[in-house]
Amino acid sequence: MKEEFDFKTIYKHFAVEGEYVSCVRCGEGHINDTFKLTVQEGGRNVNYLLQRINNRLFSDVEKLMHNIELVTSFCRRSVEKRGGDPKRECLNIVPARDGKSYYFDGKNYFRIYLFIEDATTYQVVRDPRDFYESAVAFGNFANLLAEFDASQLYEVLPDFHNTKVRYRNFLNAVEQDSCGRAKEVEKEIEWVKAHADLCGQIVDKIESGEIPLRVTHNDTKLNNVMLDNKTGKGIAVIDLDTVMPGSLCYDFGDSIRFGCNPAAEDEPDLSKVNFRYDLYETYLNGYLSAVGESVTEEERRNLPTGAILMTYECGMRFLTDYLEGDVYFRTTRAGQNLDRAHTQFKLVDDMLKLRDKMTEAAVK
Ligand code: ADP
Ligand code: GN1
Ligand code: MG
Repeated sequence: MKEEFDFKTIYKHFAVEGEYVSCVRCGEGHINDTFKLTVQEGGRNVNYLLQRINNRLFSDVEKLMHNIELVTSFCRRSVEKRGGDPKRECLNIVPARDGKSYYFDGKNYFRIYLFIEDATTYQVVRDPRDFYESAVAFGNFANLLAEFDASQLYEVLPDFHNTKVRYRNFLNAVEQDSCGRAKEVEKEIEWVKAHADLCGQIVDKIESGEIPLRVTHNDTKLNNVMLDNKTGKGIAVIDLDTVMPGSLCYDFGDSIRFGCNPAAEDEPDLSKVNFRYDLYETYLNGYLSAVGESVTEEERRNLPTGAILMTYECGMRFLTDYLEGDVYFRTTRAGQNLDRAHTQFKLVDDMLKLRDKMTEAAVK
């Protein structure tokens, strides 16, 4: 099969020594194209993580990589301080030969990270202990970012979790109906509209100052944390493209959205999709044990709101993308974004029924 990119030429632009062995697609992210690059160095195979950055979304790669350089150096210093292994416990950029943190071939942008070996990312929670460990890792990450100076960062995707803006974009997609799909998803559109009162529930509190704006990860899915194969501990938080100002409730909520569903995010059979309250408590306990003192009462009270909102917003984004012709999230089959939207809406319905119980557990 012909390779999508000329990897043999691309990797030579980076400070990677050794002879090319292979480069194969890996991971299940929806945004970037991710590959495992293997080269032979001194008689042994060494792996790297090569990514084509999605520059349709990240229109200013220079600014994106500026953020990642700062965040990775900051994380590395903190790993070193606690005596950890900086090569495994954070992302390490392998620079291009011209000293930049990426390489542009005239059309595509590429970057390389050291490959974190003997660690795994999961698509669903197989064992609650893994979910607990991911919560500890994200909680520690939030705690660490509390020390990070937000003014150094560019807001590369403005209004990323501004649910009110997302809702306006959704209404716009419905009105444009560029692919003629709106008729087929009338029920789903009505469902989103019927729940529109959710949109302001965090944004308004950030605006009024009731919930603090922090530097957050903004994409805290289970598959964005690497768990050590031997110890099971969450060793590295990855996918730092969206580290920007945000709310702790979003980061908590996005993990719940993804991890408390025992089925895949795009599961077509909705009877398999449900909100597992037990996993919510597992994550809550892990997260609160690690996130530190700075979490406010109001943030704690709104952790469930974060979970409901992130799920509502994500479902709305999937539906918007379906209406716009699947141009944002990578799809591998027809109807995948619609299936993704359905799973999110089902989870929101489940969570709304348990909201009081979720809140009680969060403030306890
Ligand atoms: P996307 O933005 O598309 O989600 P990610 O940066 O999350 O891309 O990478 C996709 C997947 O690649 C991850 O879920 C993980 O399995 C794997 N991955 C990413 N970075 C590394 C790394 N440094 N070492 C090993 N695997 C990695
Ligand atoms: C995307 O890159 P990935 O797959 O980790 C998306 C998130 C969504 C998520 C849904 C930059 O995350 O916002 O919540 O898909 N990332 C971006 O699975 O839009
Ligand atoms: Mg990812």
